[in-house]
Amino acid sequence: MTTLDQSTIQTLAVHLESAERERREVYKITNDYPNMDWDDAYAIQDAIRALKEAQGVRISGLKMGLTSMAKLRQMGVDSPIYGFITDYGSVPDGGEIPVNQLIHPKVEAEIAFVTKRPLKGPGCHIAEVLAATDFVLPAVEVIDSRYENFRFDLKSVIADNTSSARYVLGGCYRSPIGLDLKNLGVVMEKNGEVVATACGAAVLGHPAQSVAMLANMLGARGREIPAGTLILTGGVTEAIAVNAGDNINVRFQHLGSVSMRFV
Ligand code: OOG
Ligand code: MG
Repeated sequence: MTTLDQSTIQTLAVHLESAERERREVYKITNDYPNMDWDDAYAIQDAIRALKEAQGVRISGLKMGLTSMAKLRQMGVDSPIYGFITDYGSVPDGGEIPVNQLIHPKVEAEIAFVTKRPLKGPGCHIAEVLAATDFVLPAVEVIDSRYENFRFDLKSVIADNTSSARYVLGGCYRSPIGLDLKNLGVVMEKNGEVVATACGAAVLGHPAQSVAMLANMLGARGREIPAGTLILTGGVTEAIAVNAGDNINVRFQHLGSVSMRFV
């Protein structure tokens, strides 16, 4: 049950969606609506999705966020959240990302999944996820909170589509069969220097657990993860701020590397 009325939800969606397009920082919405609840937050995110679809944007997948201790600690929050990613957010591996299209971008190393069967909670578990996975691939997400100083609470960031902005997928994809995703090492380099390291287990003990949690969170809202869905499972390390001139290269054990240049 939402506590905000439909017109307030719509106004807040327009506020956040236009802030993204106009690369404008805004106050976090819980300043004005301290009593908004989780359903309000996801209803605003859904309204942003509808606004974008009406503009001709295609939704290209789903994302989990705040799934590692490193991320939870960095943002000072206590639970994972989900959002969506878009066609215009996709940047080719090795590509350039103009920082003047963004507010204060940060990069995150993530393991992405593509499903071959639908997944529906409640009760979705890691074995079901692995059996329904077509392949996994390496990814870097570029997040860009629309909130001042990248500071927010969970409800504000859910409404802001979990800071979703851009993402780069690596071209080396593999079946999860025979791949030890838990121990899979990840090394992030910025301008040739190692800035963060982690392994798959940093995300909820195993990145497939993040997909199971997504199915269960969607299931609680009567939804599912359709077959053929691309899912970013969440940063394995804390997010790293980037500026024009920065080169990012992330090496994923067994999955190759993903790189991009901020200009
Ligand atoms: C929220 C989005 C977090 C992740 O991978 O943890 C996220 C944020 O930190 O701005 O995408
Ligand atoms: Mg992320």
